[in-house]
Amino acid sequence: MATHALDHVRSDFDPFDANTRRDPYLTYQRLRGVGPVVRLTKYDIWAVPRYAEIKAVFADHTNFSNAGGSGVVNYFKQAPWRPPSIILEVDPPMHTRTRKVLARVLSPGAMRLLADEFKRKAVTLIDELVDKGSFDAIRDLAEVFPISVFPDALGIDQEGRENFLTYGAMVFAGFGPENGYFRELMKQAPRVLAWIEAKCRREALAPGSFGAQVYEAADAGEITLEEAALLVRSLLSAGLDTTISAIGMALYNLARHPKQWAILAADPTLARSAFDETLRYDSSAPYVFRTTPHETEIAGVRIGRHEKVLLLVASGNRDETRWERPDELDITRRVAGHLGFGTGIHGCVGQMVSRLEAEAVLAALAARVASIEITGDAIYRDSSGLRALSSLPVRVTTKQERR
Ligand code: OVV
Repeated sequence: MATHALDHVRSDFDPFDANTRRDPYLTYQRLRGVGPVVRLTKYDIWAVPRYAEIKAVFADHTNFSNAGGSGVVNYFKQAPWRPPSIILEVDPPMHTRTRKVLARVLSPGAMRLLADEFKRKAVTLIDELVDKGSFDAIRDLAEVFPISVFPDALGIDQEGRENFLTYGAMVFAGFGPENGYFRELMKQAPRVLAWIEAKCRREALAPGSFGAQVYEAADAGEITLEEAALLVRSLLSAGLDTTISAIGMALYNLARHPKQWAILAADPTLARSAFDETLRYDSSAPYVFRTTPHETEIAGVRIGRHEKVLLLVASGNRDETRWERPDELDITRRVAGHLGFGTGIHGCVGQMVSRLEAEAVLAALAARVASIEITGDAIYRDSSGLRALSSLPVRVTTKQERR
């Protein structure tokens, strides 16, 4: 228990600052050294930098609520910019009901039905890019592949798919403070939100699709029709920008570590664990908030009521007390237990779709490409909620050329 009133430390660290975002890892290391909970003075929020406490908070949904919002905005005090998610931004018992529906729709059995199609589409796209030799790993690959497979699985048609990128950008910009980037994006809100709403309607969803299955749960009386529309919205919100960012960061980090790429190229069956290791090493969803519904504590530090608590997932994933050689990318390590998808009742419900997509892309690329050379600047996206690139020019050398 807390023994002193001033047993926590303060920092002026700004997790949302564009410059911090480029390389936050030294700062994370310093924060881990400072204590289990740090007060971030710029936003008057708590930050949790170490693996053990992040995991403990993830496991404790009673003292650390999701109903206060998963971004910096405190829904206990301030209205959210969109109607809250009925799976991410709620607690049990509501969450238990909605989670059950999406967990069933995104089950291992559902993944088996998608696997061949994802692999086939990945091989086609990779063949095209590898034949070109030089391409942009983000614009031509990370942003293209998920858009080519996930909306199909969801059951929506081709019309207006570019709106996904804008909507995803809005959702994840909305995790951070209301800055110029967010305001700029929100200028497109009326058009994009109307498009999203239309795509969540039952009539817009192909028979048998993920979206149609959510509505079947409404027919069965598990959820209401309004809730079905909002759960489809969750799939639209969380299903694309996340995977796009994660695949982009995986490509970037594997390209930056040629020895690791060589290991993958020699054995493309490592694609799935390589993806998970990149999620540990450089998490594309680097943090998430909880909010305290009442006074509580973290590692003996008193946390007041209605406080925002920032879980520094990407820092926990580099915690030297949890990982050997935490700052080394090692695609052969035992990476289970990383926090890149979160953990606990809100742990990513779509993580198997994400792995299926990433595995398809990385395995197809590793089957043909001996090495990847970064030929220009890696440009970070100006997103508050996701760690992602907007551009990464590369040139690939095929295994044939190498011989
Ligand atoms: C995990 C996540 C991210 C963004 C949005 C949502 C979920 C949602 O449920 O809307």
